[in-house]
Amino acid sequence: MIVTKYGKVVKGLGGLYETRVEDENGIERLACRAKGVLKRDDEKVLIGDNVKILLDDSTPDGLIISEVIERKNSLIRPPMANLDYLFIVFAAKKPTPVIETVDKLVAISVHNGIKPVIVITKSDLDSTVADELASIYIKVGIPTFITSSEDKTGVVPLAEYIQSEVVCGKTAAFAGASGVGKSTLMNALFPNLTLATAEISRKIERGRHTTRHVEIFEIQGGENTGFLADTPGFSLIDFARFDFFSLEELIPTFPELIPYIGKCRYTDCAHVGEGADECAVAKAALEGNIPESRLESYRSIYRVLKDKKNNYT
Ligand SMILES: Nc1nc2c(ncn2[C@@H]2O[C@H](COP(=O)(O)OP(=O)(O)OP(=O)(O)O)[C@@H](O)[C@H]2O)c(=O)[nH]1
Ligand SMILES: [Mg+2]
Ligand SMILES: [Zn+2]
Repeated sequence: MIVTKYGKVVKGLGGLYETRVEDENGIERLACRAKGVLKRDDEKVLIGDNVKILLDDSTPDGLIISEVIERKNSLIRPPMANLDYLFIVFAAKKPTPVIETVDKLVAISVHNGIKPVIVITKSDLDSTVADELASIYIKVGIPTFITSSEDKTGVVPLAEYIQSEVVCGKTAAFAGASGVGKSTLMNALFPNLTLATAEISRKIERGRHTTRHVEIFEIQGGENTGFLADTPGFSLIDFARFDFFSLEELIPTFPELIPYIGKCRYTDCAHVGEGADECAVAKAALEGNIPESRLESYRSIYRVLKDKKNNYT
């Protein structure tokens, strides 16, 4: 007899995928293997995938993921599918924030139809820098939170935001460089998660803990459920392998530039080096209507995409 179920992949470890199946009998967690073709690099099952699961009791295979239901989006880093929100996490200090990386993540998120949210951590270490960084993203219109897991700054507002935006069947992930405090913050937000963090492993003296796998956790709120993933932090080298999108698709990922497009002196203005007298975007930045760092990030991503285009054509 073959039984078919549908579930959501919440974790993957050594070829086994943990799936969450919810049906008329309730919620269960099933450990599944993937069918051969779904192990190939280009068709690999991702955390967040909705999948069809077969149990064929005439074979010894156990539970098999036989099909990945069409994704609404997927990312390479963090490697996940079907995200509604991406919480882009960086520290005010330790590690030093790299704004260009943050803006790359924002652009990738917007491009994929995923709502970006900025989360600044470790405000206890430098609240001035935390405020300065926050003001950039507030100006651009992205929801922004300043937090500290140490003194609990901003933990309640962020928890409330997640409750209202994500805990209604949505899926979100915390993403950002290693050591910014993603796992620590998730514990502070939802104390029953008890994720392993660098701090905890320091206390029990087992060396540095760093998150190694993407895992989706269920967050409850009354009758509702939301899905929130902790992800391994990336290094800057990872960003070199990021795949972006085409040059033509760049402008829409920087929404604050859009009002100025078409207003430069030359119709083919790329807004990358032209002066404020010729380029309406440069002028807007000079007048403080576009944050300087955002324009710098735009220009830097523009160059990367332009090089890529030249190399392929
Ligand atoms: N001062 C201060 N330190 C913090 C804060 N949050 C986290 N830390 C410390 O930062 C270090 C890294 O925290 P983690 O939560 O493991 O960082 P992570 O982003 O999950 O790192 P990866 O799993 O490697 O991606 C630990 O030593 C934490 O104690 C904070 O708000 N303030
Ligand atoms: Mg972690
Ligand atoms: Zn221009």
